[in-house]
Amino acid sequence: QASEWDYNAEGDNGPADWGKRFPKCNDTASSSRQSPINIVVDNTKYNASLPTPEFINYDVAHATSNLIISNNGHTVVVTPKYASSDSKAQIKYKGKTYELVQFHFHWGSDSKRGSEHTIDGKHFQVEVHFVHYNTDDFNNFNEAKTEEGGLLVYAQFLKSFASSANAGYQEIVPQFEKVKYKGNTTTIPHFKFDTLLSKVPDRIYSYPGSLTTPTCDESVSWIVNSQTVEISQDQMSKFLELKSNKGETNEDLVNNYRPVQKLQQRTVETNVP
Ligand code: SG4
Ligand code: ZN
Repeated sequence: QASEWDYNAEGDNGPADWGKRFPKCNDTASSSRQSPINIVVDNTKYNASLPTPEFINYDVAHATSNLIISNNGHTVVVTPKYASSDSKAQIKYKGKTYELVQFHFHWGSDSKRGSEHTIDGKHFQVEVHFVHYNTDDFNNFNEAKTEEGGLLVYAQFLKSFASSANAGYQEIVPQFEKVKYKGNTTTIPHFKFDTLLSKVPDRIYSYPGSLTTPTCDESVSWIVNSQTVEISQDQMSKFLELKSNKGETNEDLVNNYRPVQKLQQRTVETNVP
């Protein structure tokens, strides 16, 4: 099917072939700015004036709003559904305000893979993407999605290490059994999203890139948090029970990460010398 894409390196719809049907996914032009990338720490550029992202309303739990959790066959997506009076979660960065529209996960079958970005070639087992759009310059997410400066994605790495459950992720991960198959959806109460992040400020990496799935629009300002958050092995095991199809065959939803793309002419900036 023409619109299909997946993460399978063997078939015809895998990342190496995305560019055939989704031309923006090609990383070969010197001007291209595809994501994810390998962040080579020695090659990052310290910028003393790189601002720290400011998290707004990430510390608020609205009694009036819900979160929709859904399995779309590629990942689990968590989308806030705000009541009209509720203040929305935002990031302020480099003078612009970006509103959180959803967050989702990329993960691996073992601790050596799973994240999309790598640091000095090293993967983490989970990478969470908090997807925001620029509300100063765009009316809605769809308008922002294709435009330079339209989106900001904040990336948080997770590793399964702790013996006790991470309280923030415990709000979500036990719900995965209700969204085991593609198309499944469930609703949970809103909670404080800052419980999902390692504390800021810390070392961040900042660079211009793209969405990491087709159509790979080069509209994303990426912020990658260098600091990891620990979840328990029991929590990690819940990711590995998810399926990428509707249940007629047994297809694990796992290793849903795009391989790293060419850096080309870009520089990765960091806020810590
Ligand atoms: C995942 O496939 C999400 O399900 C998509 O969100 C998301 O697309 C896509 O990743 C790319 O986002 O942060 N990895 S990424 O670059 O946010 C968009 C939905 O399909 C446009 C809702
Ligand atoms: Zn993502």
